[in-house]
Amino acid sequence: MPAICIYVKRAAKPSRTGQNLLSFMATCSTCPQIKMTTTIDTTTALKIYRDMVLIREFEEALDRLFASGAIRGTAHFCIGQEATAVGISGALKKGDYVISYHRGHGHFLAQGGDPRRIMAELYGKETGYSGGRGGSQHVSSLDVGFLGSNGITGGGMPIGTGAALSLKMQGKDGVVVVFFGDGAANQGAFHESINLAAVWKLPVLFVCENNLYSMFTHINETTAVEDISRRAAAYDIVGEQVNGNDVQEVLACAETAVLRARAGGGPTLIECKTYRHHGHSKSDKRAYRTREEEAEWLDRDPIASFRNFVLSEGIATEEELADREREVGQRVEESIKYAEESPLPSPVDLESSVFAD
Ligand SMILES: Cc1ncc(C[n+]2csc(CCOP(=O)(O)OP(=O)(O)O)c2C)c(N)n1
Ligand SMILES: [Mg+2]
Repeated sequence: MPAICIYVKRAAKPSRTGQNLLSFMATCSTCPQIKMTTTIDTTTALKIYRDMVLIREFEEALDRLFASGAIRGTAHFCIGQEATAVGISGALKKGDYVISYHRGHGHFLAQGGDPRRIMAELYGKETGYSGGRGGSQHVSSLDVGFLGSNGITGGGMPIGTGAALSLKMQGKDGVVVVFFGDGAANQGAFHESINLAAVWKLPVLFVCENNLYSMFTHINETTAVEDISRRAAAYDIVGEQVNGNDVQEVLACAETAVLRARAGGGPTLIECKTYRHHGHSKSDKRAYRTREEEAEWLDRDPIASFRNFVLSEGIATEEELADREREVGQRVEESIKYAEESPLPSPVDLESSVFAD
């Protein structure tokens, strides 16, 4: 296998290979031995659907809770971007890690984070992942391989690269996924992290969720290249671009990149083209973009598209999908109940986790 691949090609269209089974082929043009078939059977499809709906409904509940005043402060919703979180996590196994950024609820939930404890954190309660001290942008859980969300734009990139270096030095076969936005791709940390990961052939997937905006500024006003994935050439690594609203395409691409990383082929830069349906954060009135543009992206909604696809291909039935929707509804309700009934942190513990013991 050559040390570095330069391009990965996927079958653009899934083919139905048998009853209730979809299959994707992914091959690397410079490393033909890297060949992946990603299959999605009924069980996998239902899990994917459930996980995407969980992220959506969790954040829709948050939106209502902010409006009612039950939760204060702010949060950044990933509604519209659920396919990237679920597609990428679907390619990972125990021993792999994910590090996120400020728009991180979906990444944490897709990794198996407990909605009750994320909700409790947003309520500022003791049972939250950070004991109620961190809020939306400061949650983590090593149990599910989630190294944390991060309020510093691009801040997760060097941390995730370091985690990958650690895995490699320990001789483990784990990989690290670093999620970041298109805005973060213009931070110095982007160059520093990807360059070193490429030189050291670290097992990292750098996953850029290109939702066209950094806060209120369109990517055309900040970034010379239209496709962030093209920057991979500068580091001599594989650059991939996928429809980030197509969960199957994201999954197939991630599985190939993970295989390459585990085989010692080094990092991949994956750009997922997507869109956030809501504003940047709670206070954003979306004056910088048109309602027409939003409507176009709503038509490409990742959950509705996957739902239609699964039904039209006979992968799952309406009843099976409705069952998952009910299950999600219950979990979200439980998370709110759990958060509301949990105690506030005690003033006695004010300084715990602030200073090292
Ligand atoms: C170092 C740093 N600079 C600026 C900010 C303010 N800030 C918060 S989010 C954001 C935009 C990030 O855009 P992008 O990376 O595209 O992520 P998105 O919000 O679109 O998901 C900025 C500039 C910050 N948090 N950290
Ligand atoms: Mg962005």
